[in-house]
Amino acid sequence: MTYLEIKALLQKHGQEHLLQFWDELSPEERDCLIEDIENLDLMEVTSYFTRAIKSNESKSLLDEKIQPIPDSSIESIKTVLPEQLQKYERLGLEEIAKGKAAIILMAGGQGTRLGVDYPKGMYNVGLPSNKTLFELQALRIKRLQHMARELFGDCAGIALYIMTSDATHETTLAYFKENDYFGLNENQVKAFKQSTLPCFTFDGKIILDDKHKIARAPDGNGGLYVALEKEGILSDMENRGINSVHVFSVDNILVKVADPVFIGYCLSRSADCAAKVVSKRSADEPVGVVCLVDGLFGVVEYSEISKTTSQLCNDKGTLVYNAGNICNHYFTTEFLNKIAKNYSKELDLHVAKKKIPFIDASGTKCKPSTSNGIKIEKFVFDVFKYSSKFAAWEVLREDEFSGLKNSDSAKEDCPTTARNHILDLHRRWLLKSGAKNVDGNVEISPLLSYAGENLVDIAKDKSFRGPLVLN
Ligand code: UD2
Repeated sequence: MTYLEIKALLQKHGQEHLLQFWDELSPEERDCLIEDIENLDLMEVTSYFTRAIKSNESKSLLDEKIQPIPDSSIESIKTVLPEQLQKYERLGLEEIAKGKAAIILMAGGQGTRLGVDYPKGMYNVGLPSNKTLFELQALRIKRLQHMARELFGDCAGIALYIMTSDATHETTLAYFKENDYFGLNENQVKAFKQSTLPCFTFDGKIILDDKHKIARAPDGNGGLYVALEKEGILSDMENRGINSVHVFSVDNILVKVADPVFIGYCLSRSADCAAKVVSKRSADEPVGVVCLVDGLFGVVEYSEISKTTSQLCNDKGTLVYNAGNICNHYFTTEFLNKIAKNYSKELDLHVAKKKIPFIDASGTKCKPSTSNGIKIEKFVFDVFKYSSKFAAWEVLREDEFSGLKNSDSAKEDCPTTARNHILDLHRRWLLKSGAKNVDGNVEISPLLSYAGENLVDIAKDKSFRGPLVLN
């Protein structure tokens, strides 16, 4: 497009300010800016802004619209019979052995709260082994493949798809490569980039990050569905014959990747979409809750219901809205295809008010100290309402969920709590396997045990003193 064509296009959408520094730009910078603008579907992104603001403004308390998950759609690891649990696990391992299970690791977030300038998956929380989140997860996959092979004689590798963003893509790829994919096959690991959306001022103007560059941010973890199609992941899944997909966030140090129990549970219920949940710590824990909204499954944020509703208890004294969402989901590939083809552009748009660096009218780069604009995000769980067979699976928080969100100064959901939670889990595994004593930081390699199995020979009647890594 020529300068005049670009100008006319921008005027049509109220964005002509993007050319305000045109006269000062070098030819290369001009090309850059034109390319940046050409790559924007201006009609679409400006309509996203209008939609996002509208839905944000019309948000009211959802108390009247919600109901808890019906008993018929949820089961709990706390009450399931051991034989049933074994059946689920076997079913899941069979799916894995047949090469029909895959993982999507969502790792496109910018890790702002943790305060690192590299992908969160590369974070080392200070375990005795110094393993990072990525390494722990990759080794769990290796162990699981071994378990499936032992049970079924053979195991096609579990495909690991990593959703990255502009901010994390290259570094993530290089990290896996440098570490020889932590023993996985190179062709088993595929990183794909989610899209970005421009950042807007509160009155709908696209923000300039530089005189020749638009400010952009990843489109939220619900950007997954567009990216799966756009980046060819759905067809890759089809070529590999994948049916079950376990999707989770990179920052849960306890995550049971491709959890065979969860996969088996979903298969046995013929679920097309599912969520793992944990009991809320208390009524006022600020987590989203899985429930029904207007009769359809969804996640309701803490701020979307009143205190009275969040405190409601049943006759056993348990919170009625107790199913805390932990960003840990199951989808069939058929469901993912359905979403990508029919609904990915319709997903709810959420507004996040942020401090967005910008170029001011004098051409100076500014870093605001208060929110000056919005990022528009889609959420991965906003597809639950399109499910024809949804299921929830309740697990124990202490065994399966510890999010790494903040730096240590926050004192919760931080490196110290993540480290303590995983070491506590490993200590409990050893004691359960017959250890007499476990003192200090004793860590178990994921290659030795995925979920506490395979430890009796090592642990029975023994005492352990950390720091120590059992390999
Ligand atoms: C997520 C859940 C929340 C709760 C919580 C528990 C969503 C939208 N919210 O909130 O309901 O379960 O986790 O820990 O799922 N990510 C991307 N691309 C993006 C943004 C995020 O890949 O554009 C990834 C991110 O790297 C992380 C995951 O999505 O692995 C969760 O993202 P978050 O940390 O922004 O979400 P959080 O903790 O606010």
